[in-house]
Amino acid sequence: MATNRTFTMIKPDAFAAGNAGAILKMIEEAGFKVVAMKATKLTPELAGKFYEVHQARPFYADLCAYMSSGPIFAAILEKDNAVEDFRKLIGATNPADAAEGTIRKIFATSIEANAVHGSDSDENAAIEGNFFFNQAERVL
Ligand code: DGI
Repeated sequence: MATNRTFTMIKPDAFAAGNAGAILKMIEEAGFKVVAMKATKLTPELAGKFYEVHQARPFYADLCAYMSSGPIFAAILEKDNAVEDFRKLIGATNPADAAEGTIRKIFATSIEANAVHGSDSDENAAIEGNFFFNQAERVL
């Protein structure tokens, strides 16, 4: 799998607040190209599967309920050094700790409702992109 792709979701809080367009503008202005994208809504079961690495954590049930609470955008993004650069663009998990100018600093409302997801490794970027998109749904 190419190392120049990452996976993102614009989460239910940001989608519901009408911030998806502004977030996508920041993503594009930072040099990322959208190579797959769709609006969708996770079921609690799908959210649980996506975040199953966190199933032992105390926030897991809340996280699954939150991530299935409303529509999201899911997307695959392309750029050199995509995973690392996108994590920098979105900022720390908790918006209180996120650097000024990052997407989470600007748009997140809590550690849970933190506006966007970004893959944390090339391996997970591939797994997460494949979770949402088949070959016909992405730019090859
Ligand atoms: O990769 P991240 O999204 O930055 O963070 P992560 O993989 O450690 O956690 C996945 C998501 O789980 C995160 O975006 C929000 C939620 N989360 C993480 N830590 C906490 C949390 N939610 C609550 N309520 N409390 C936490 O401590």
